[in-house]
Amino acid sequence: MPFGLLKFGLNKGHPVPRALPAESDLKDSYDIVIVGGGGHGLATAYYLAVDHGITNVAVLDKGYIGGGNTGRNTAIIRSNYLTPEGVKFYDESVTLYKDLANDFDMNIMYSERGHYTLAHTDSAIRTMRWRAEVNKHFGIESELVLRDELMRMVPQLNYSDEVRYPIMGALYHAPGAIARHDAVAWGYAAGAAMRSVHIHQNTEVHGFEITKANGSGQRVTGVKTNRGTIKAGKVIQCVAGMSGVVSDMAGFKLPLKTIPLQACVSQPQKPFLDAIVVSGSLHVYVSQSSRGELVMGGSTDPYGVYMTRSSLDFKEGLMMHMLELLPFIGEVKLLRQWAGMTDMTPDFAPIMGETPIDNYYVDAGWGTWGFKATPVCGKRNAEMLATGKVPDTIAPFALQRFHDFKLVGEKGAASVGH
Ligand code: PYC
Repeated sequence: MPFGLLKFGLNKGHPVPRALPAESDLKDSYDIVIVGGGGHGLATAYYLAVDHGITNVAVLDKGYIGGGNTGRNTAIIRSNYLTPEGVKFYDESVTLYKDLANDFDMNIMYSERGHYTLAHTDSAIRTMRWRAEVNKHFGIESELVLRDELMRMVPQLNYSDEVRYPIMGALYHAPGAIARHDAVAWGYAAGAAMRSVHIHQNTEVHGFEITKANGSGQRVTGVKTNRGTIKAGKVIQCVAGMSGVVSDMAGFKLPLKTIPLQACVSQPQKPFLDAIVVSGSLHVYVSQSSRGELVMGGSTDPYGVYMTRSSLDFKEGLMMHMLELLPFIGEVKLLRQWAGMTDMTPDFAPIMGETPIDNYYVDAGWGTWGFKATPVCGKRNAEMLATGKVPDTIAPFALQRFHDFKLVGEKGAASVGH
């Protein structure tokens, strides 16, 4: 062990700083109240403080920070989307992710692996080529690789023709990465809290104070919680999985259907898979974590329900598909299984920005694509709250698009069968 490190470890003059300062009392009033202490809410608080010097901010979470969908995903980061709006948005997120460990002075275990979306049919090859062209147009590293080249790049996969869906090629996205989701949440939380933002866990929102605004509209003025009512200058809801429930409390509807999405990890294995592999036809995505676990997921559950129950059906279906891709893992045991709740929009793109209530903003519709968007959401939500203007990057995702029929169709790039 280097002596410098030993000295640091033994020296009482260098106490390890607490990641989060002790929780403060709930104040009567905040300039901005963020409902939801997941990645998006915490990142919004962080960039409000860091980029705009706004710290009279409270983040409220009914449970513990990062305990919702932030801690229930498979931590894949990529920007190889299909629409120009999506590609630009997720590219900004990937760029921010790359610097996050430095920004936090904390290891978020960001690990660039290369992301492969397999094509098993001629029409999938065409879609991958289309995505590659859109991606390259915006400067994103993304290309179609055909079977022979893919066999050299990811030799672990089963390239047999004797399977239901033989592999014909893949969309290869070199910047595709994974990161530790709890580290991302804690990095943002610690960064915000050390700049005086209040993070209130076990603080559940029960409703909002809405008053008449100038003209005929309505304006939010407060947030009702299990610990009392707080006055709020502005409110943003960042509650993936519960977006429709919270917007209902504020008095408006979001076009969402909430569906469980399950995932699981295997026991740790020696490193053998450095790539992130996705197959829409087989309903599989898999990567190997730095700890050696295979992190695996499949399609959403076949019904909408507010529940994070794990099911045997899911496990059996997913393992059947995993074994088609990686037949040699037949003896590997599963370690854990879990579920998140995905707020699916009709066009598979998020809903961000203004709502029918003045000073009430939304960060919702995160379906199966929310974790990778954490930094860009935080950054652009903060800009919107600070300036009162919707940034160009998120303008295409306005709730208003469902009235104007300006949908952002991202289903072809969603990774997950729905
Ligand atoms: O969008 O990359 C993705 C993804 C993988 C699993 C769920 N979503």
